[in-house]
Order: sequence, then C-alpha cells, then structure tokens
Amino acid sequence: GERYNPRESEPKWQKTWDDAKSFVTANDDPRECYYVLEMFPYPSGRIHMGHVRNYSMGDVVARYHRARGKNVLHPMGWDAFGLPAENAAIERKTHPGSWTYQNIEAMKAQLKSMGLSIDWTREIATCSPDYYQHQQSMFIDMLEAGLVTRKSSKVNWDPVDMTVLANEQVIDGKGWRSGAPVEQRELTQWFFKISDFAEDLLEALDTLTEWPEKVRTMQRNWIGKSEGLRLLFEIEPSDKTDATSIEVFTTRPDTIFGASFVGLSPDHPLTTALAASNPALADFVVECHRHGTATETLEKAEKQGFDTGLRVKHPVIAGATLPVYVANFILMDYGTGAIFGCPAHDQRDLDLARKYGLSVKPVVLPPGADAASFEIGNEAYVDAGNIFNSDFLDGLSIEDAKKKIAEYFGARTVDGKSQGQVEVNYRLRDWGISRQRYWGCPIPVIHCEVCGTIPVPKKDLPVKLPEDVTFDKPGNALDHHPTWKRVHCHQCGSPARRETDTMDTFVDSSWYFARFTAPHADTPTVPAVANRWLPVDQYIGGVEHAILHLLYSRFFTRAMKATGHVDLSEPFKGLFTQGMVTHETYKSAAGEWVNPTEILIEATGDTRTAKHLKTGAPISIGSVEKMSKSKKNVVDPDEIVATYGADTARWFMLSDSPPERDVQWTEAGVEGASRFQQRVWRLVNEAIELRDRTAEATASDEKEALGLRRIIHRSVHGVGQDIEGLRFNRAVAQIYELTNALTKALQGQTGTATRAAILEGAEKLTVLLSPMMPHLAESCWEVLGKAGLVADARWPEVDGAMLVDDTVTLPVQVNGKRRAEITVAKGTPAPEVEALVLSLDEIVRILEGKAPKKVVVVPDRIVNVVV
Ligand code: ANZ
Ligand code: ZN
Repeated sequence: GERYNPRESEPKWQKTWDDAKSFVTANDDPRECYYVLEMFPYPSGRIHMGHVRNYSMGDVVARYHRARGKNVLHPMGWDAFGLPAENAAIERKTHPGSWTYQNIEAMKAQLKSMGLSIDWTREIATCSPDYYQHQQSMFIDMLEAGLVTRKSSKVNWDPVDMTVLANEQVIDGKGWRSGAPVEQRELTQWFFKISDFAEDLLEALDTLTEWPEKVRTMQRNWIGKSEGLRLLFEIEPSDKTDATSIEVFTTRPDTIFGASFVGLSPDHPLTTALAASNPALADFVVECHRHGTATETLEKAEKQGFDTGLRVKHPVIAGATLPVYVANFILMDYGTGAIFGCPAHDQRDLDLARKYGLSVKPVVLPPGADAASFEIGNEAYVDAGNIFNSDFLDGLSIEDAKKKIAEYFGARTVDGKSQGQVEVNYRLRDWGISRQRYWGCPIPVIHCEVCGTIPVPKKDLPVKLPEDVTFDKPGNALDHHPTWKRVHCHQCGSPARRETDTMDTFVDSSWYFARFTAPHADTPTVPAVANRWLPVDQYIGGVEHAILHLLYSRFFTRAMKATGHVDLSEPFKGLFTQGMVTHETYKSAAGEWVNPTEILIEATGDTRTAKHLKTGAPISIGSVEKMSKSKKNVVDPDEIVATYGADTARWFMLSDSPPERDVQWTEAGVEGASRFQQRVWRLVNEAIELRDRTAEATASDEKEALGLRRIIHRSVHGVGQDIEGLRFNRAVAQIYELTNALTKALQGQTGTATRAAILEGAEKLTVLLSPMMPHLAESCWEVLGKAGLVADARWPEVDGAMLVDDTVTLPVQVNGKRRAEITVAKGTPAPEVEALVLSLDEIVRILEGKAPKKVVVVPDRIVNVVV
C-alpha cells in the first residue's frame, strides 16, 4: 500500500475539523464539564519545543475527555502585554501593538499546524481593550472593596528598563529582563492586598491535593508564616536619642541567652533619627540603598553593620548590655524592622559578629555534643538540640524553651507594655502592581487637584492606551504623551491627571482562565457560567510559574469572589508541571555553539563523532542541556512539522520520558516515532485487506481470538487510566504493545474469529491513538470505513471480563516438596490437571516410569504427587 503522507493528510484534517466546528464548545451543553488549560503563551514571535510539549499534553487530555463524552473546554489566548514588545518597538520603530499582533498571527498558524483541539472562537489577547477593560472594571471593584491600596514604599528600580520590579522579578540582585543591577527607590505605588489573604492562601494549599507537592511547598515557603515574639529591649540612657526601647521580632526567643547585639534596619525610624546627626551613619544608609530590596539580594550581599554607639540592657542577664548596630540585611517591612542577633545560631548574625568581633555564645547543644567543648566555627548551628548556657532554660528542647521564655517576657513590662507578645508573621508582601511602562493595562484612576485620587467611572471604560506614542526617550511613553494624561475631573471638572502607571502583566494572567468561560461577555465574567466551568480541572505548564503566577491567580480568585465575579475558592483543581525539552549541544573548534541542523553525526559502534555539514570541520559533542537560543541547541517546531508532520512530533514528545521529567530531543527518537506512524498505517490497511480475503480455518482460532481480545481490552483500559493519570509515556508504551500484538496476529494464519478480533483491534487502536496522533487516526478511521470523525468517536467500552486474568499457576509438589509448577486455565477440572502434571518433564523424571501412589489436586491452588 501507499505510505502515509502527513504533509497531505494533516492540513486536510485540520480543515475538516475547522469546517465542522469540531472543537467549538457550548456553554449550555448539559453534559458534564471538563476544563483543560495550558498556560497561555507570550507572543514572542515563534513557538518553541517547550510549547509543543505543553500543548501536546493538554491536547491529549482534552481529546480524551471529549471521547469520554464530556463537554470539554480547551481554549487558547495570548499573554500579550509586556516589555519585549516595547523593546522591539524601540529597536524596529514599530508600535508594540503591531509587533504583538504580527507575532500572534504567526504563532497561531504554528499552533494550528499542530492540530490542537482548541476552541479558537474563545481566543483572547490580554492587550486588547476587549480584555483589559474588564480588568480595569475589576480593579475598580477591588479598589472599592478595599483590596487595593496606594502607598509609598521602597521599590526595586531597574535603571535600564526604567521601571519598578516586583521582588520576584529580581534575580540575584538583577532585573529579570534587563540583567541590570537593581536599585532601591521610594515611590508611590499601587498594591493588591494579597497579604490580607496570607493565612487563607496558606491553609488552602492543603486542599490542593492534585497539585505537585513540590509546588505546594514552594508556595508555603513563599508565604513564609512564622510564629514568634515581639520583644522589647530597654535602651540605656543616651544623649543620642530620647527613645527608651527597641522592639524586635524573633522566632527564636529560646536563644536569648546567646544574644550579642541588637540590629536595626537601615530604614528603621530610630536609624533615620540617629543618622540625622551622624553623617557616617547617613552614608552607611545610602550605601545600603544601592542594592535591591529583594530578600534574595540581601541574603547574598556581604553582611555589613554600623555601630550606633547605643546600648540596650540584656533582657535576661542582669547587668549585661548589648550594642545596637544598623545592619544591611534587616528589612524594614518584615516583623518590626529590628532584631536581636544570636550569632551562634543564625548565619547572618554570625557573619556580622565575625566581622565586627562580637561575642559568639552557643546556647543550643547538638545531640551528642559535649557541652564543655562545643564551639561554633564559621557555620551557625541552626538545627535541633537542647538548650544550655541559659540559666533557667537549661536542658529544655527548643520548643519548650520558646514557650517558657514567652511566658517569662509576657509577665514583665517595659515602658508600661508587656515585654514579650506572641505574634504571627508572613513573609508574603503586598503585590506591587505599578509599572512605569506603556504596554500594559492602564490603571483606571485620575488624580484630581480637588477630589484627590479617584477611579474613572465604569461607563468611561476602557481607559485605552493612546496609539500615537513614541519611544525615543527612555521611561514611560504614557508620561511623555503630550495630551493623554490631561483630563478634567468627572466629579468636579477641575484639571486632573490620569494615572500613567500600568499594571504588572501578572495581573493579566491572573484571571484569563475565568475570561475564557465567557470571552465575549460585556462583563468580566458571567458568574453562573464561570462557576459551572471553574475550577480548571487540569492546568498544565512550566514549574517556573510555581510561585508567582499561581499565587497571584489564587489571590485574584479570592478577590473576584469578594467582588462577586466568581463563586470559587481555588482556580486550578489539578496542576501538572511538565519537564523541559533538552538537546545535545555542539561546539566548533573555535568554541562557538553550533545548531544541530548544521552538523552531521557519524556513529561507529558506540562512539559518535560530529562534523560540520558544509565545511567538514570537526565538531565536539557536548552535554545535554535545556534548549536555548544562547547554546543554539534548539530545533524549530516548523521544521519538524514540515519534515515529519505534527503527529510524529507530538508522539515523540509524549513517548520518551515521564511528562514531569525532561525529555531529550533526538533525531533517532523522532525517526522512531515517524516509523511507528507508518507501521500503524500499514497495520490498519492490511487489516482491511484481510477482511476481503477468505478465511483459513485454524484449529486454535477461537483461543487466539480470545487472547487478542484480552490484549485489546487491556490496552483500552490501561491507556485510559494512564491518560487520566497523565502518564503519557506509559500510555504510549501500551499502544506500542497493542500494535505489536496486532501485527503479529496479522502475520499468522488467521481464522474467522481472529480476523474479527484484528479488525476490532485496528478500530480500537485508532481511537486510542487519536488523542496523540489525531491526524493519522482520522486517516485510519476513514480507511476502516467508519462513519464520521474519530475526533467525535467515543472511547471504546471495556469488557470487564476481558481484564480478569484467566490463568493460574499451581505449585506441583512431590511428597510435599515443591518440584515444579504448572499454568492452567482457571477452573480446570482435577482430572485434566492431573494428566497435565503427569506429563511434565520434571515429574516424568522423578517417577522413573512408575505410577504414582496418589495425585491430589486442589483446583486453582496446588497439586501434590505422592510416590
Ligand atoms: C533571634 C534569632 C536567633 C533569630 C537565632 C534567628 C535565629 P523567619 O523565621 O523567617 O520569620 N528577623 C526578624 N525580623 C527581621 C527583619 N526585618 N529582617 C531580617 N531578619 C529579621 O525569620 C525570623 C528571624 O529572622 C528572627 O528570629 C530574626 O532573627 C530575623 F538563633 O531572632 B531571629
Ligand atoms: Zn475633582
């Protein structure tokens, strides 16, 4: 027969699905709903293999659940605001919008060539006013509900992109996009009050049982709940200040006997007051501000301190005092902005103590250590142990000591206040959403000289981005626009200024999953519709979004609930984070990376060598790395689709490793997938030819047919289970097995019953394949003469009887000693078993031609031969 030609067949089936509106989903379909979503892409210009993997998985899930008779929602859109569009606009002198929409067109064509079962009628782009007007309207609702605030705060300033960055966007002290060292600035910013939900966001993690534990842990750590004590230290009288006490926050009050200093944040009010009359301290504070505010940055920076000269009373050691330092690693917006340092048991404190010669006194003794000789080197001891060197706390565990010391301080007073108060703290900060950029959703407020800062009336939404902007100056093009920001107040008519900050693009992606449920509605959501579809049953994406995007979406869901847009506690019921796509790397003799398409690999035995295709120059084969432009080890999905077809690419992506792990893209792998495609095609065609020939009568026909049908039903069952468990590689492996069994059966002598089984198998195989290789499956369906599209076919029913194992293995004993075993059909009667046992080589040898005294058969259990 003819070879299968994906280049012809794939576009044909894509058009058929389009014309038939096969994947358009109705909101009023009464069947059970299933919502599967892959994280929507940023329209950077081209899809990459990571997308191919992500969308292949999502498509398998979507097509499978359709086949199970569910009303499946599987939409796609574009996370279309953001800096790269502005940068491209600067470089190419185009508008960010035209760059973005061109990219969307190109990428959409690429996605379509993959044959994804997407409802394109629901497509959204977050940069469209049709989308962002609803975001603005919800912003106003949230503002009115007290979920938004405007406050002045220290921010991370990216001096290259000229914008504020969230802490999460600062990586190793550098801007995540620009790579420039981040500075600190004080700016008035808009915030979502995510910290109001800290406890709920933390607790509800326990309900997300279909999320990877790893992701839940990351979120838990990010929220960073800690239970501690606010503790007052009395300041020794000094002419430097009138203040009489310093309040610190500690989670380790059990280490109080090891305290060797008190530390203040550079932004602590006491620091500011002291710096006013201390130029050296003022300089130190300025120096601290030259670094970002991100915790990560502070953790990595060298620990620096400044001795203020103040001293405080040691709260538990009579007559002792402690110096007060300002230290660069103390944040003002956590706890009280002041700490007590216990160098023996905190690394940052230890670094500081070593640098400034402060005392290091251990008070927690590691299990098994000797109290007399235990010493701290350059590593703080932060693990469990019993308290020592600590007077009335000696011998207690850390937990017990914490309780005891909390009670102790609770009963004392400083400045007329309780000296110690138990307090819970969260590391989670409010979400600063202001960005000083053009290509984002405008924040819908105005600043009126008379009325102050007030929201734009909803009837005036959207606040649209002006089209006529220039990017010749750095900074915010909205700010530079000659007229856009000048307005008259809708309340009093006075001159007013539009807010020129736009929203962080993470806002856009915090609710798009809800918008997909009613993408053309003139309200942000249609609550009844959203409530029916949500939560998303299966969300699939990269683990790089484990914290930010997912946490923001969880917050937004709560905010939308509070403002009546959904009635939902969590947005994503199931979460799956897929691994990356990797590839070998190649380097020229000159040390330059070389793309896989430019080289030729030769293998002799186990050794592989590479040379340049054109020049023949030797190329060295390097390690396997995540595909990245910088290492040039990328393959282009378009080329793969053009060469092998989309089905082959999809199949290989799903087949080669567990979906949560990395998958290595190899030429041999895709070729294997491509060969498999042809095998299936041949198999189905041969099965059909077989039907038209006269059957041979074979003795074992019925038995063979039954064996085959068992394999078929097991595959149907197993593949379904594996897809539901997102074990795509195992589903693939089962399909391989089924294909092998059918191919083998075809090659043998086939009687009528076996032929029927082969045909049944070919048909079911086609359905099982259809989520992964949907185009090939349609072509097979056609050859098999089935009505309609396999895309609309139901998942085959499983005959439960076929799943039950029908054989048993019986141990065979001779005089009570195990000598052999025998496998027979379940329920085989005793005389038959006896005959079979007596013909076993092993038993024949033992009997030496004599007859046994007795043979005892316990059917389905055991056989005992007595000689
Ligand atoms: C004394 C102490 C002794 C501490 C010890 C730790 C170990 P978590 O658990 O993450 O909440 N701290 C408090 N406020 C701070 C701030 N604004 N900036 C930087 N560090 C701050 O961390 C709480 C601990 O971090 C607190 O407990 C405090 O140091 C420090 F052996 O107090 B600890
Ligand atoms: Zn006004």
